[in-house]
Amino acid sequence: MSGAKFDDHAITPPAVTVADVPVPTALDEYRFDLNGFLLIRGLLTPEEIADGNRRIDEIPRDLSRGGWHGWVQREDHPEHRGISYQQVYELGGVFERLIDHRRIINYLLRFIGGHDTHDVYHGPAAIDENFFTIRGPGEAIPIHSGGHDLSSRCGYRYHNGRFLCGEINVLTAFTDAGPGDGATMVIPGSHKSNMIHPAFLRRDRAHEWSAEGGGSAEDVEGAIEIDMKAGDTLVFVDALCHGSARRTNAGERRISVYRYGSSWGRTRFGHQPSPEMVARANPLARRLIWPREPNRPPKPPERS
Ligand SMILES: O=C(O)CCC(=O)C(=O)O
Ligand SMILES: [Fe+2]
Repeated sequence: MSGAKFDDHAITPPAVTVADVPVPTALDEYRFDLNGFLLIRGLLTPEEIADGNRRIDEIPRDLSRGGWHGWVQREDHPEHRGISYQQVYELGGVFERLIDHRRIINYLLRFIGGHDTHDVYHGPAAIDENFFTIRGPGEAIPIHSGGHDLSSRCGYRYHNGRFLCGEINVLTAFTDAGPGDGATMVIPGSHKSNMIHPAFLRRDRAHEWSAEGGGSAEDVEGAIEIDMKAGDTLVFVDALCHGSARRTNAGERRISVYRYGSSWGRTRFGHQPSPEMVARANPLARRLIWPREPNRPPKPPERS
């Protein structure tokens, strides 16, 4: 977990690091700090994209909200946000490789930070949620997050040469997402905003997360679309104000999102990896999905 070099940094950051794979350059770090995101082109090969889409297509489309397909669960959210499958790393193949993808792993560890501190006691980081979303015509996710919503789980800090991001999202495209496709939208720099965006205060937006609602981000001043090709990935701090445009084209937009945070965090929905996945994961991947064995008495006392 050491040995990679940060040659172009004026101040050497604390050693983070998985050896012999890329680390963020000084310019990457400048842009990530400034904007709150980095777009990385071509993370996945065409074969990996096809593999992921094929594995998703094996899940019955009529799986009910909250229903299970093996260790994968369909999320129970309103249909205007499309279909989401939680814990997709259990589908194997490219989804398993994404756990500790070598092109970006050092970026994630560096941005989560906490190195040489108690934060990494159980491991360098942990995945607290991983899912895949399919959206068709008319569907979108409303604008959410932003620096005004300061929280430990999602917040953004930089201090004394270290990043300390509560949550880093890795959003990977499994289809192209250009104009009309319902692309992800972000407000660059909004992870540092001290103020709430006035769009959040508009009465006509108040119900957009509800079952009857259905908002999107394209009419939010300052939000820009991130034009992605299948296989590209967007690494962003969850404090960034973001959402998606509404899809107007026919067909589907498909993405996965893996969220990384501190190894002491708990999984968002309480999902746990299968024993088979834990057993076969490489040592780093294992720490990312299962930072700590539960430590219980041999015969747990009955709960009263
Ligand atoms: O669908 C997108 O482009 C963004 C997804 C997202 O922000 C979320 O699920 O929290
Ligand atoms: Fe989000």
